[in-house]
Amino acid sequence: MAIVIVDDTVFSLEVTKAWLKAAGYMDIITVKSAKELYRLIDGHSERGIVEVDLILMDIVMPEINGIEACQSVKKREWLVDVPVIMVTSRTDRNDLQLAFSAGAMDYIKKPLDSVELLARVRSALKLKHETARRKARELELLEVTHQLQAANERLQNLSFFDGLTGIANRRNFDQRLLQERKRSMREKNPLSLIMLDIDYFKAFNDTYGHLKGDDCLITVASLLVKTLRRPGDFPARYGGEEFGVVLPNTDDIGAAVIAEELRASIERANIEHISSPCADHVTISLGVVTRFQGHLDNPNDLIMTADRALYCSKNQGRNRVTI
Ligand code: GH3
Ligand code: MG
Ligand code: MG
Ligand code: MG
Repeated sequence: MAIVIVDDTVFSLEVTKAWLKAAGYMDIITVKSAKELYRLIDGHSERGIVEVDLILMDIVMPEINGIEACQSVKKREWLVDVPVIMVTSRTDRNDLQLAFSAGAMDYIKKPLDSVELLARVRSALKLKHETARRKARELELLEVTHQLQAANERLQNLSFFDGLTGIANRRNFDQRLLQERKRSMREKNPLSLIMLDIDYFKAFNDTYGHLKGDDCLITVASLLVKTLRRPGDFPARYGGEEFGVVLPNTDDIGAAVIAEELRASIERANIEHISSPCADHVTISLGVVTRFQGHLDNPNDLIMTADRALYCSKNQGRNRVTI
């Protein structure tokens, strides 16, 4: 980390450098013009990339003066936190005003006084290091915040989505059903619910193994998602090989059509199931219930009624819809 002195007068450069060295600052770089300073800070001098800690800048210099040079330094994003102390023989208030608006942090009057110079250098460096530490802490905090947000999202995902199929889980389903039931009461719209269950799935597992059984559950879930076209329709894994679909703003006729589409889409997928007594491929049984104004106001009643319809489908030979 270097202290850079910019001054067109060699005597000033040498005296300032000597004082700073005597005070224990070892890396002092002297340059005689703004142009030479730019070469240095942009890494074009023989020293290559230089880490600058502080700049002492003479104001009165030929060609480019110190105020302009300070402005130019502060335009470099990597130097915004590097303090610039202006050094001037002028006492013109206007000059000082300009120096501060150019981004200078302090100024010292010529002729220089070694005690004053060292005191101002020390305090500028202290402030710079404090700023750097604070920024590092802020960055760390930001990083931790991002990590927490990501962890939170992962947790949310785990608690609301089924790990195997990726669709909503039971908890998510219960919440949505409750919410949609309230909305249906408020807006006086019908609400439908489909419960569905894979037929002879135990036999499927016994024949093809549990891993193939898992694959089948994933396929069925994705077919449900694909077949439901309206954005409000909400499929979920209710548990095991049973799924639930919430259909907001849907009457019994609409729900029956959707249920039949779901049944047909699983049948069309033609997933081999040689041990099924009702077909040579995987099928599902479905139960549909619709809530109209003034009846089935309790979400549990809705689920129980849909379940009863589902078991009717099972009893009547499976692979069918009961309303
Ligand atoms: P039914 O037509 O009457 O519904 O007969 P079923 O064999 O499908 O019904 P049953 O309730 O007897 O069996 C359900 C099977 O689903 C048993 C269980 O091992 C299986 N199952 C539940 N969850 C999973 C799972 O996550 N993965 C796999 N592979 N199988 C599961
Ligand atoms: Mg000068
Ligand atoms: Mg089953
Ligand atoms: Mg079951």
